[in-house]
Amino acid sequence: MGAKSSAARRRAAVRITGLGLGGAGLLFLLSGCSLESVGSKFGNFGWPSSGISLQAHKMYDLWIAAVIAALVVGIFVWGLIFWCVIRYRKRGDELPVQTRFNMPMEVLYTVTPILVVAVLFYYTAIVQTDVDKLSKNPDQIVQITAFKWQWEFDYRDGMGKDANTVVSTLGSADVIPLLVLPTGEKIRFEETSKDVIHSFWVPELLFKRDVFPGSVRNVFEVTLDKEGRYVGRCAELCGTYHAFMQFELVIVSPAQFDQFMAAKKGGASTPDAMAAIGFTGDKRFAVTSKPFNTRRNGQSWNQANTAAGK
Ligand SMILES: [Cu+2]
Repeated sequence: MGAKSSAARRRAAVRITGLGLGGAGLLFLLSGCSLESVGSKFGNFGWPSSGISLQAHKMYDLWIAAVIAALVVGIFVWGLIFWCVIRYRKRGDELPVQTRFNMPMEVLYTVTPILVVAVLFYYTAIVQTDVDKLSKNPDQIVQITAFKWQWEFDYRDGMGKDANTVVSTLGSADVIPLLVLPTGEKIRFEETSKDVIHSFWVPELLFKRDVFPGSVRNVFEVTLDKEGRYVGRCAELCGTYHAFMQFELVIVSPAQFDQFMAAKKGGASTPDAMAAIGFTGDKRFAVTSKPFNTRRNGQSWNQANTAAGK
């Protein structure tokens, strides 16, 4: 009788836990609160923001949902551990009942992880396919050329390496290169490197992709949806000045972008073209980062900066 009632109690406890977790999940879904509003309350669970492109928003939602799922599983498992520790703590020298081959238990802890992995895999595959999707007719095509240790951005008149460059912006040791792009348009990036492997990374895009030398042209597309200025970096250790290899993504309205392109096509420098679309004064240059002093004044990059006083 005693054994029976304790088993019944255990079943009831499991049922209540299941109901609680399911209920919490359902409540979360029904309450209509977006993953972004949840994520923003918790520092986006470590990500820089909710993203600045349609693709980034999808990755962000996947990330937040995966963290919430991990937390639910984690809290459930921690709960079981502490419950066992307290409920079955040592009370005497008598050996407790030794239970093995509890089939329902074995099936449960085999099937549950497989289910969790399957669900995570399903949503990951969907989001990844979406992020990697290429359109037939992108609105803008930008060739990203990485080299030790700068970036060049070429606005092209077509796809592939045989297309022509219409306008370009280029970085130097003294100037952070700008990548000016419009919101709401399909932008196709085609990557190529002049020397070693680099990696194009704008943290707010929640995305980075390696830039290879040779015949490999990595291609990806984004549709930006948030105007602003965002720092970009090289994310592949590529040599001495890897850390100095920065650029700035400037997202503007389509009208401003057209004006910028018109100014550049007319022969204006990048700062002048920036001024033409309303970024005057210091805003003509990068505002999210500044060139570092590379102290490239001798055989050793390590020596004291003797050029500073000159
Ligand atoms: Cu690099």
